[in-house]
Amino acid sequence: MKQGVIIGFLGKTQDRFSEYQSPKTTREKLETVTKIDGFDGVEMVFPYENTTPEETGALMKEYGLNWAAINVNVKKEAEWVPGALSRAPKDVRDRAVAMIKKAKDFAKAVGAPHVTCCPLSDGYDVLFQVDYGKAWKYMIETVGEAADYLPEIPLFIEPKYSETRVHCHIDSTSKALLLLKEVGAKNTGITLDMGHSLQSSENPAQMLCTIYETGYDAYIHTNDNDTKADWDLIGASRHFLHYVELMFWAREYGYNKYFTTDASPRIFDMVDFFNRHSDITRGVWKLAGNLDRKGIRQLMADENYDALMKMVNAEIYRI
Ligand SMILES: [Mn+2]
Repeated sequence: MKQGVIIGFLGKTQDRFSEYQSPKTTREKLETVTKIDGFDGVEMVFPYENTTPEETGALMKEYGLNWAAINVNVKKEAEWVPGALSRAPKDVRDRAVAMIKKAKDFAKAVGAPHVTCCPLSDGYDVLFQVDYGKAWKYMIETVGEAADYLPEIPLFIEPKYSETRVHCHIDSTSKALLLLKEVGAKNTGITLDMGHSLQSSENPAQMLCTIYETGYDAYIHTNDNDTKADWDLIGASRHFLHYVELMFWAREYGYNKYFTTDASPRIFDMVDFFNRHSDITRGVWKLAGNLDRKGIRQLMADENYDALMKMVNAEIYRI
């Protein structure tokens, strides 16, 4: 298994009330990645953490790191704070699509495998705010145009229920899959963020299987939360069995992309926080690999629920 991190979390972060950690340059963030056991993958936020492909590629090489993904940000610029890909003004949407295209150019130039986009600001805060039908139509158009550009760099869409809008348009894995089906481009996938999936009242393992069975590719962000908000906690700190089940099915489907950490240290020591996340993620991957996969699949085929619950108690919880 391969682990990486969204390096934006290796610098200063903030919420409405507090600021956490201290500002870091991209070089300093990459140096921190090398201090985390088992991490060598980088998801970089475009265009805010990179310079030219040549310079950024050289920096990655200097630290011996690999590209997990390019994360294109279409929410930070002032005009996109209220939304980007679904907005009524065409020029606002066009500039958001152009940014995704630039991210694809950058990904190709540095050799990153794909671009992921989480359209967090596209949604609404109050009722009677947006024209839902038009917003949906615009999302299909804009994501379609971005997906069709440079098809050798696939575009992954990351759904989330809430934040920065109170209700994001792409509010569940199923909605993201419907969007991709409407877009109809093959070179697309879903970024399954464990915490986003939980916040959408989903079971992440079931949604991973649903993505694959619908014919799309999947890329996994690891973290945890209390299901009410996207707290970006250490993996398995609240949903251990969900983590094991996600890893079990990731193995069943031959998942071989990075497990990219989308977790925020906030009040915890930066390197300790990510080392604990790395420990549990590697440990759970190993635990899932030691399970009797053929036996479990047979018990499911036989609908032997009692034997499956006994397996969970004995082999996973070890009680
Ligand atoms: Mn994520």
